[in-house]
Amino acid sequence: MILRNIRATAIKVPLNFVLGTSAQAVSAAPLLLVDIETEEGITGHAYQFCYTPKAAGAIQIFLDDALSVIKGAQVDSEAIWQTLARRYVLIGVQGIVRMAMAMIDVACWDAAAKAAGLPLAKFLGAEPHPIPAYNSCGLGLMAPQALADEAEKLLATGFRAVKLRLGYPTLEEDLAATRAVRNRVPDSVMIMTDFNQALGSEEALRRGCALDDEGIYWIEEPVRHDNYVASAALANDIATPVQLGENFSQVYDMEKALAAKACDFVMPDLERIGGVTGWLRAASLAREAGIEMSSHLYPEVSAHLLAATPTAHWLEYVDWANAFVTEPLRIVDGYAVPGSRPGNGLEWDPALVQRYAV
Ligand code: SMN
Ligand code: MG
Repeated sequence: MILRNIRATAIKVPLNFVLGTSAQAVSAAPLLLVDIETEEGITGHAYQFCYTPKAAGAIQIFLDDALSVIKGAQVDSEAIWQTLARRYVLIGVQGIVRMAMAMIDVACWDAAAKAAGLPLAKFLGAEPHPIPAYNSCGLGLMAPQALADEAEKLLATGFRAVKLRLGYPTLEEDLAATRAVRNRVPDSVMIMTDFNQALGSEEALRRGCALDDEGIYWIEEPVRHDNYVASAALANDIATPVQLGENFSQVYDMEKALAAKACDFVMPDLERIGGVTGWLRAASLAREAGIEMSSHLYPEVSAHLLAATPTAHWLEYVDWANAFVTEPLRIVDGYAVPGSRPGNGLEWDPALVQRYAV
């Protein structure tokens, strides 16, 4: 297949549950939708969470720049990645540049799987199967009673695990939030927690040890994401597993984190790790290291990728794309079911995209 054009559409989707992290409260998701058109008439799709609305425009500029190089090329994700990586050696394959490259990669894999008539998981040689999922909508920083109420709502749709944001000003508040949720939901429900890099290493040790008695499943990004030395000490000293990965920029960061024994689990982000191409490399690394690998955001595509990941662990579920796709990801008894249509499962509903266009 020959790549003919890249189209991008910026949208803003209001969230059903505010995602109040210790760093920033997200009440609407700025997203960029990408369509890669081929001469053969097949179109590949990807979307990117832009973190901040202005980033969507910046990514679009780099999509245009990339198109000037890859227009007319074969739709071969790995070759395109290499071509663009060479073009961007000096500015660096990071940030906005990497986001644009990853979107192209994901959309090209989608087009290739569609051309083969196979769901992405099958195209990657895996048998699609349900993946255990935790509901990561909401449970942002708020009053304990409100957290417990929201946790019940999040579990009402069949989930058996949720993620709670921590990193309140004090340990006592972190404990109050954790206990409010833990005491309200059944003992069998897993509670993942996420500090979003809020703590210094001493405070992280103090809070991590205190949380060891609270029945939680993992502690995510307690300290600065790239402080692998501090993270390794925490993974050693805290009984609860330490989780890292959404900030791994390409597999090189993941290699460094694994070499430093910085975490007990990993959870790469589809776009930051370098699209499907980057994910597959990360999955090999995780297998070699014998470490369990979860996903970050992008549940629709991640369901396919986790089905093809030897040490697959948990899928992070957010419902953001349900607002504009034709077939939302299905959750059955707490498991995400990879889509059975050819490709990665993403198809836009034009009227809904129009509704949220910015
Ligand atoms: C998170 C961070 C930023 C946006 C969405 C979600 C969070 C997570 O760290 O792991 O879900
Ligand atoms: Mg996180």
